[in-house]
Amino acid sequence: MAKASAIANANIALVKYWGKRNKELMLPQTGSISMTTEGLNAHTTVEFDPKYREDILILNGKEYGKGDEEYDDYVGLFLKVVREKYPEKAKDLKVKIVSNNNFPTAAGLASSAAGFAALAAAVNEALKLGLREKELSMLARRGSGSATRSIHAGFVEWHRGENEDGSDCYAEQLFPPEHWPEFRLVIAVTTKKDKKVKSRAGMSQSVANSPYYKAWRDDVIPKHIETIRKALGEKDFKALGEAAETNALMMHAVAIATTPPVIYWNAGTMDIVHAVMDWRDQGLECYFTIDGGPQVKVLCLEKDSKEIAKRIRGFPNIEDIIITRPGQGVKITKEHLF
Ligand code: 2P0
Repeated sequence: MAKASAIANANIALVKYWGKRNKELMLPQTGSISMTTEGLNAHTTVEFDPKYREDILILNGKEYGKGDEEYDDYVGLFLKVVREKYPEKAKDLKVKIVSNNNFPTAAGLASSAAGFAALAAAVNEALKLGLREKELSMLARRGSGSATRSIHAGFVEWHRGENEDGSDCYAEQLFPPEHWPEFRLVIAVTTKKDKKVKSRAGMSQSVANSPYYKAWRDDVIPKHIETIRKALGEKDFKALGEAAETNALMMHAVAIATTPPVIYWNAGTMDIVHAVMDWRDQGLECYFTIDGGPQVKVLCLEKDSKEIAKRIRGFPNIEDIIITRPGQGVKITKEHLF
């Protein structure tokens, strides 16, 4: 029976990925660095079996298939890659996939990263592909770029690579979770609604016409990758926070300057952005980062995380607060969802 399950955690970028150089192979314009979270996960079960006449996808309790965007543009494309790469294992078999996230889907909490990391690992196990971490991260990339980073635990760098076939484009761990166990992200969820512009569409438009794209790719990213790698190594919280916050603002500057504009922030987002800057002026060590959605992730250390969560709770427009730390990479589990 070709059935397997995997659990993968979402990751939050400290140096952001915003733009592809090859959409089919999902090759990024730049490298990026992230932290894999603990407890914000996707749990996915797959079963390849002749009894299925079509691929079936059940995502958070809702069924999708051909004709639905979730299937056609995401899981369907990924399965096509799997069937083309491993025809002897998968070509003639349909699959049932059931996946549940324990956090808001498509609202800038990297649900596609956790989802495709779990899916790639479950497919690897079910079809006995024998992929090790590096190859697994390259397979996950074909589902969603940021998924390549969720394969690994702790602090992770996704290498841009140079080769046109993507053979040197994968993620690897920079530091394990134990390197900096006090590191925290306090996530202020300002809405649980789906975002209007998917990252995929937004970043594609930014590459095409944002006047700031070239500076982002050629000047900003190389500098921030160096700074953040070094700050992580030295556990220099100030240097890390400053660079991560600037990187997020610059990514959003690129996005906002795109035609049509890609604006992910809402009123709650701005409340927390200003608050974090004020708290910092008052001596509380914290910085923010924001992804392709309105949630604000506050970078801090364990000693300040409860106080920061308490202060965030005092704002209107906050639907939820999640505290997370450096977490584990993808894991195979015997707990099947069907
Ligand atoms: C990141 N984001 O580095 C950045 C920051 C959004 C903002 O990775 O098209 O969902 O599936 O490769 O991976 C979101 O992009 O896009 C993302 P695809 P993905 O975390």
